[in-house]
Amino acid sequence: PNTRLRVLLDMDGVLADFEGGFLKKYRERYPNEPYISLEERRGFWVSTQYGELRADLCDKAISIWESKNFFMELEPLPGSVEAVKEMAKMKNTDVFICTSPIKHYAHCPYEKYAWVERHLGPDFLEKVILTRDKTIVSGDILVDDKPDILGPGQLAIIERNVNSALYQKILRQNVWSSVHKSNRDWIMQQDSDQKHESVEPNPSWEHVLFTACHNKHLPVSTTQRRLLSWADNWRDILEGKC
Ligand code: BVP
Repeated sequence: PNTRLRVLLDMDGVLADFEGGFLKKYRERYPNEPYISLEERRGFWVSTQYGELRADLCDKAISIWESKNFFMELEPLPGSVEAVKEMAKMKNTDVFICTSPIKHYAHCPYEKYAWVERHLGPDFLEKVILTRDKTIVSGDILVDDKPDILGPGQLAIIERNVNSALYQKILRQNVWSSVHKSNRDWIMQQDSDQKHESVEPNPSWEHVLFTACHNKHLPVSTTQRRLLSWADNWRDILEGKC
């Protein structure tokens, strides 16, 4: 029997400062456009909130993370590198980095590997899992700042249809499970031509929500545990699983 603990760590928003890196480069590139401060961020999708601010800002936001060196130059979040290195040395513990690349693949996948090599060392390249569907990856714990972790359908739809009123509503509220079933079916149907795998309805991992500027206002669920930052007691979270 496998008695080892398998921890999956998200990259953007957990190890690397996607939100801070985005805002810095957006303001440099579009100094005369309005922006959303990190305090005002709501909802996982940066592009959605910028699109609500002004329709054309959605594409401007996307242009930032589709640019060369965006992912490469993200700063590590405070304490993340030290915590991962320490976690990886713990006995009976296997640590993987589980991250969803954007579909504009010119730079992102390469730069994610380069980031891991630079900040965590070449041995950690073995531990990188790039997937658009985290539900089909098995593990004991997934530490992720995205409140609702679904398969590839939702991500693909949002990238293709960022302005649909229904998606806007769902994303603003982060309430996929409370969306009426007929609407959920419709959304998944919209994506059926692009979908290669179905979403695993019952992932093996427990999702531990990593606190980020966009999710800190969400009500604390009684079932979901949170890791407030890397200064929070991540060892206790792991021990709860041993
Ligand atoms: O690669 C990141 C950035 C991208 O989605 C991926 C999320 O990966 P995980 O953190 O779940 O592993 N991304 C894309 C958009 C909009 C696309 Br249109 C966004 O607003 N925020 C975002 O993170």
